[in-house]
Amino acid sequence: MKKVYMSFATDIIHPGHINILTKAAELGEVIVGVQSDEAVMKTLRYPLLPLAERVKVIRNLRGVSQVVVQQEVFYDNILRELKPDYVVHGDDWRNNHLAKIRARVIEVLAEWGGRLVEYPYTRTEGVTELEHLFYERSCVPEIRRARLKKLLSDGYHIRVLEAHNGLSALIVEHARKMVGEEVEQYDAIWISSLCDSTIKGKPDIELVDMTSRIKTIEEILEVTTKPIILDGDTGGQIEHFQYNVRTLERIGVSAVIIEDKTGLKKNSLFGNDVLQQQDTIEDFCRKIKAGKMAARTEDFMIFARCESLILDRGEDDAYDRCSAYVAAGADGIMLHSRKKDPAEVLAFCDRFRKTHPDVPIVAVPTTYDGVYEKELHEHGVNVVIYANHLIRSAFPAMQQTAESILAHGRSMEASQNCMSIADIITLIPDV
Ligand code: SPV
Ligand code: MG
Repeated sequence: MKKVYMSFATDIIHPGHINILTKAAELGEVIVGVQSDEAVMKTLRYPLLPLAERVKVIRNLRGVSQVVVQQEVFYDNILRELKPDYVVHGDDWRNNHLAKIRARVIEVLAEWGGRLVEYPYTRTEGVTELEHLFYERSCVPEIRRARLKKLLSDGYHIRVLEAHNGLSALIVEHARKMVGEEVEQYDAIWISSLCDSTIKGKPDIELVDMTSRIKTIEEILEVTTKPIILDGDTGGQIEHFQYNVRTLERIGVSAVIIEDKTGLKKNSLFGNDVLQQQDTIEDFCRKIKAGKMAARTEDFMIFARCESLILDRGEDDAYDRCSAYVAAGADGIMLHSRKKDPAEVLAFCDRFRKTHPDVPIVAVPTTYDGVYEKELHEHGVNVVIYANHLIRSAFPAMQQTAESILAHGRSMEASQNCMSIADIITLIPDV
């Protein structure tokens, strides 16, 4: 009896899968590798059914003789362990983001003379509709909201990119890149006060009010599934903050980060070039406590952002404040810095980690952009936020286009740097 291996990332089994499974069973004994949550997140989307349930469904399909768990996106380890004669797959992965995985499967199988067998992948309209339904289900506020806390408690490192409207959010939602052995993507969306103000042509001074910020959030919620972390500025008046916590929680935001400043807020990256006032520990703790009291669910998180390094008050002040904020109920801390060198952030993280082994730490490497995520993780950082990069890259491109049309008296030169009309009119599909 020949040994046949198939790998499943999906939690929706449809006739297309059954067709391929039936063909696989004609070749020999079928072993199915059910991909781990981590692998599914990298290749498909956040799984809707837990691993144990996916295993149960697949174990009960006719033609499946054995089920194993495939931990990684790449098949190397599991294939070398099982040494199947055939790997069976739909032909849909030849030209999509899985093409590199496919190439490796062929390479590894060749080590013992195994072969990849592909069958046409079919998917009916009903299945596409079902996938839409699942997609919509993962946008339901309570499912989306809970996902960030779950990812953190499962020990994942979270990579976050800013979005300031529906289109930029779609970029964060769908960006995927095969880097070496891994499929890299973003885990959550940051709604920055700087970018949400800048896109409206306003300064980052809490002038764009919460009603307007919620409109931005809703625009983003409408077209994405990933968890949302809101930059909540100072959180405003305690009574307002409590109200806003409930609204954010209700619409499906996962976390709000509030900073320990008071009075007219200015962007942190100005540092002491402008007047910025830090809140007292007591008042800020009161705000954190009030926010936590207002929250209705366990999974909505409030992170406390400490501005001590921004205001040159030193590591001891930052440490004392962050410890107090956590004691007041903050679900995590964010320590901001405007230095080019990450040393002060890393030193703080080392110290904080010793006394707070499980409290999530958020870092925003805007000025210290030479640091690799890996280095931040090694010092205990759980969440890395790229806070403003989409708007910072879009603005110069738009400005250049505007100037090019002026310079040439026509748009042909500008068009060379624009996406094609064919691409823009099909960029957003009809529902
Ligand atoms: C933001 O993105 O609005 C932030 C981070 O608060 S920073 O601009 O660096 O202060
Ligand atoms: Mg901000």
